Amino acid sequence: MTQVFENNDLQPVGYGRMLRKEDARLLRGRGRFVDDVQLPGMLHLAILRSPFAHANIVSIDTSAAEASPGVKAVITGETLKGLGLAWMPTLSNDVQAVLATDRVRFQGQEVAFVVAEDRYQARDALELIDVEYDVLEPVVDVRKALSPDAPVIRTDLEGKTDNHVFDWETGDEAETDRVFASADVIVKEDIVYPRVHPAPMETCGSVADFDPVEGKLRLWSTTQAPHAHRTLYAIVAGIPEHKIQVIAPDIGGGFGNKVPIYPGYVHSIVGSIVTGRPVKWMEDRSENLISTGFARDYIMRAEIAATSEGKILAIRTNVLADHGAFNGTAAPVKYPAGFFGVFTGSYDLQAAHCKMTAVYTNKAPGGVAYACSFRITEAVYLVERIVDALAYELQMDPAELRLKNFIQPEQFPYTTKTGWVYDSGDYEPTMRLAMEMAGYDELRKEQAEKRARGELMGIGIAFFTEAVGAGPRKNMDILGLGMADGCELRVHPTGKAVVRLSVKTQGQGHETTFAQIVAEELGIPPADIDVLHGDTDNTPFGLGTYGSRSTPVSGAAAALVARKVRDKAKLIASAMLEVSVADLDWVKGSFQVKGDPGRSVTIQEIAFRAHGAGDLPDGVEGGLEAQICYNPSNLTYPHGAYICVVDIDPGTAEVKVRRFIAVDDCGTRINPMIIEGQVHGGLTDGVGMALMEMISFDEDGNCLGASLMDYLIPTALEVPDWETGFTVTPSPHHPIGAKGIGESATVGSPPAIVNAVVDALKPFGIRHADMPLTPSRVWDAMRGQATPP
Ligand code: MCN
Ligand code: CUN
Repeated sequence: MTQVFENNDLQPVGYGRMLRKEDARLLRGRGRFVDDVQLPGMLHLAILRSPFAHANIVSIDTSAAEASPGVKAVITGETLKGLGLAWMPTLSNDVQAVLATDRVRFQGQEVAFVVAEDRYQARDALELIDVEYDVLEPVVDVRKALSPDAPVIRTDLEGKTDNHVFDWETGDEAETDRVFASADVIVKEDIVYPRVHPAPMETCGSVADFDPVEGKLRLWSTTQAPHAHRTLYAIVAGIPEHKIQVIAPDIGGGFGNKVPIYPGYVHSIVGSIVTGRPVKWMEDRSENLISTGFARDYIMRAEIAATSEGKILAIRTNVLADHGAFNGTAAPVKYPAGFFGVFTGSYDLQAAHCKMTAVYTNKAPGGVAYACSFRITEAVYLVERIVDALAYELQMDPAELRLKNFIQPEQFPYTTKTGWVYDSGDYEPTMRLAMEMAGYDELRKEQAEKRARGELMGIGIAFFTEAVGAGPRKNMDILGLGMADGCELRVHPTGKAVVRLSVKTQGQGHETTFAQIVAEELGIPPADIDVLHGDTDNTPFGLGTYGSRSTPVSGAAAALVARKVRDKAKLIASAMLEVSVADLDWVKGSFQVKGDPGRSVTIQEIAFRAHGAGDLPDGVEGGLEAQICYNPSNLTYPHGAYICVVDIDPGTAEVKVRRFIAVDDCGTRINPMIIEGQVHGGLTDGVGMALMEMISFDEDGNCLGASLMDYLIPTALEVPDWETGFTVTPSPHHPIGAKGIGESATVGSPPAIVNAVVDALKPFGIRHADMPLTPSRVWDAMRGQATPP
């Protein structure tokens, strides 16, 4: 950890607090989102979705729909089958129906689509499509899905006779069993991380415009990964890649929901090819909730082994993962369970083991979404919940138990028992700062007094380490595409610059922070640096924004490309100042002659010279620009200590989050204001998941969270004033020492809140309760146990 003093002047040349550049348009309603795209002659597309979770399609009659006013085309699975487009690959090497042919496998699955002159005509025509279904028994419960007599969902996969997606294992089973056998204390708990949904403010959609003369497809779409999507469209549709332009304009939140390729995107492409006109598809809120990438849905059995003094020895877990009807999760190929392997947390263990079975059910596909850092949400929840259960059994303070077991600073780089190499960390100061900000000892005193009066107050702690910045090409790819990122930087003659990124902001403020990274390296003010992103014709290849990888990967690329430009500028400066390169010092924004600071040239003067009249030094080309493709050598490992204080109304069982203290360590901080925004948003997500949000299904497979009336998301009313703090432990391998922050708070806050609620319920003898801790669940938990003393 290093001591830092942050720049608070609001107009930094480099890192520091700075208002977001993109806000000039976003706050004035001048943002341009996919639904704002209007092209001449544009048609509108609506999707017919299955009302059943599991059914055979007997017949589809589209004649009435085709005759409906304004309708230009009605497309079914059979039409697509003829074109070889009925199925598409998912990001996890499975296949998913673009339109159902033989059968439907989840409620909301795409069955047909209509293209019409306007949105209303398209929707009206859906009502006229007559589909005859033969309803089948749905598989809703993940445990039942594995029973030998369960109906097989994926009959489309040749030779498939069960509902297994994959089995996965990590760690050393024998060694873990051995350590468990020698432990004084073993604590076991069944922990469910329910299915939730990212529910971004803007739903998913696209506008496709295929030009048959040029043979070029332009696709505006809500995608977090424009380049990866383009490559997949090229492979699936057989259109040459250079003839596809994917444009992600402004995006109204993604949270992982906009990583997968959805059938609707493909429908709009097919619609445009078939009609010869641009076609827009924009889903509504219910469509977004029932059919697009969900998150979590893990049933976890957790066990922890320790000595009676509270030294944690080992953790093992058995997980049932519900993947829905198609494995639509996005994870690096070698990591089918994402980065769940970091379930060993921030603790120095002797052994660890995880066994996981992933299962198909008749539910919407998805799995990796909602600020999850590739399943680190589930892993952190598991370890932080089971460590608290251990503290309960040992009657130890949960902060003390954690402090006793942290990986120590001198142990970094630290290889976990599941093979992850934590690059750096210094946990105790972060934990101590959170405790100090919370006034931990006083809070415990207050709690004791309240308990004596029968009041329910809880204090919950969570400490997390994340692995973000996927990833090194040696072991990380998505469908064969390496997870490196390109970056291009051009300095114009007058010293203004443009930097082109392969990542794509959905609200994280890249147009500001990436300008700051370049500004820090080159001394050009951020206002003079434009950040271009989200258009495959104008940006270098790279895998996009998710897993909080933009700063760890693309941010590194931006710093390194700026250094490349600076190296070239130095050669030009040496010619301008008529001294050797070795005699130059870089003082932010200019090169000075060593020992003679009066003789210097600014980067702007150098830029003009690079494009200007007169010879340049031998071997130096004109212009001032560079490009790079950055392949990270490791992930970055941010960490954080969160403390939550809740009060529970004993009469209504309502949980109120009274205080929340979040101390994050994301290494070097580029823009503290944006970091705080990311943390505030993630903490709010955490309140949603811990207390309110769940996508559930009835026994027929009907989705019960199909609107925001049923699927509750938090508002400003449900959250406290967040209290944030930070420590700084730079990443040793990242060129500027930065680690990701975008998902930290979503990862770390649910266990802190649940630990607080369970702590409040301690007088009832409760050691665990599952999310979401709604009043009715808390009420049931209280009534199912002994009354408080
Ligand atoms: N940052 C910084 N200093 C650091 C680390 C990050 O100033 N040491 C800044 C970055 O420059 C960037 C922001 O914080 O502007 C987030 O950076 P990073 O952690 O690299 O995460 P990404 O940019 O890759 O964003 C992805 C992450 C993910 S995966 C989800 S999900 C999520 C999240 O971001 N979705 C979001 N935050 C979101 N915020 C908004 N507003 N909308 C979403 O959809
Ligand atoms: Cu998992 S949600 Mo974010 O990685 O786009």
